[in-house]
Amino acid sequence: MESKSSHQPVIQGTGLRRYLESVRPDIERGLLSYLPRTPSPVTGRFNEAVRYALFPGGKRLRPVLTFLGTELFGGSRAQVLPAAVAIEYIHTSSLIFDDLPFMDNARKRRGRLCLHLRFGDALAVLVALGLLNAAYGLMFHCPDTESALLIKAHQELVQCIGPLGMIAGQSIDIAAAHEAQPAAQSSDLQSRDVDASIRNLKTSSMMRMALCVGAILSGASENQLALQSRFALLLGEAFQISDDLLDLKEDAALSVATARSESIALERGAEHAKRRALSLVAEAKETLTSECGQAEPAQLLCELADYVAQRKT
Ligand code: GRG
Repeated sequence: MESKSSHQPVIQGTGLRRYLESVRPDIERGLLSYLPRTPSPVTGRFNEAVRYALFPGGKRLRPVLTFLGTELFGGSRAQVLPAAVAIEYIHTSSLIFDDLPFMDNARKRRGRLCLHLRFGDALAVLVALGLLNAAYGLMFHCPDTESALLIKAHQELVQCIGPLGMIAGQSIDIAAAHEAQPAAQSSDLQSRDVDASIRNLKTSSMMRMALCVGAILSGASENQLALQSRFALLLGEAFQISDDLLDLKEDAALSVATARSESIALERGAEHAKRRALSLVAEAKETLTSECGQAEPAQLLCELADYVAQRKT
C-alpha cells in the first residue's frame, strides 16, 4: 500500500467549516499539553517521534465528534477536552499500528513518510503504545464531572477499542486481506459472509467512542446514548466506505495492483459503494434528527455526515 489520506482537510459545509476552524486551536493546545514524554536522560528520539506522529495532524474529526456529542446534551468543550485529546491519541496510535509492515504496510501517511519509515519499527510501536497509555488515564482529567460519569465514559472507551470494537474490526480486516492474496488458503473466516457493518467496525467503533464519550460526560440518558451510538456506527461505516473509495482512486492514479483487504468498493464497484455510503448517511441523519431535532450541534453532525459521504480527503 502506498499513501494514506491527505493532510489537507477540505470541508465544504460553511457551518461545519466555521465550527472546525473555531475548535481547532483548543484541540491542538490540548494535544500538546497532555503529550506523553520521556525524561531527557532516556529520551532518544521518542519525544521527537511523538510530535511527528501528532503534528500537523489530519482533520481531527474524532475530537470534534466528542465536542458535538457533549454540546448536544448541554456540556461544554472545556469539560471534555481531555477526553477529546485521549480519542485523538487513540486514533493516532491505531494509524501507527495500521501502517506497520505486518499490518497495512503503508509508506506514506498524510502526505509524508509513515512514522515507522522515519523512526524505525521499534520506536513506532513504542510511540503507539505511549499514546494509548496516555489516553487511558486522560478521561479522569475532565473537570467538573461526576466520577460515575467519568467511569462510564472510560468503560465506553475501553469497550470501543477492545475485542468487541476496533480490535475485532482490524482482526476481521486482516483475515479478509489474507484471503484476498492469490496464494491464500481458505480460512475459518469467509470474508464475504462477514456482515459489512462488522468489517467496518475498526472505523465505526472509533466514531461511536468519540461521540458517545462526549454524550456520556454530559449526562445523556441510556435511550439518547443508544441513538448516538447508532448514528455514529452508521457514520463510521459510511466513512470507511468513502476511505476505501479514496484508496481505489489513489491506486488507479498510481496504476498499482492492490492487495488490500476486500471492501464493498472492490467487491461491488465504486458506484454501488457510493450509493451505499449515501444511504448510510441518510439513515444516520434521520436517526439523529428524530431525537435531537434542529439543535445546532445536531445540524453540525448532519453536515459532518454529508461531508463523509462526499469527502475528497
Ligand atoms: C490502538 C489498541 C489499538 C489497536 C490498533 C491497527 C488497529 C488496531 C486498528 C486500525 C484501525 C484503522 C487504522 C482504521 C482506519 C480508520 C480510518 C479510515 C482512518 C483515516 O481517518 P481520517 O481520514 O484520518 O479521519 P486523519 O488523517 O484525518 O486523522
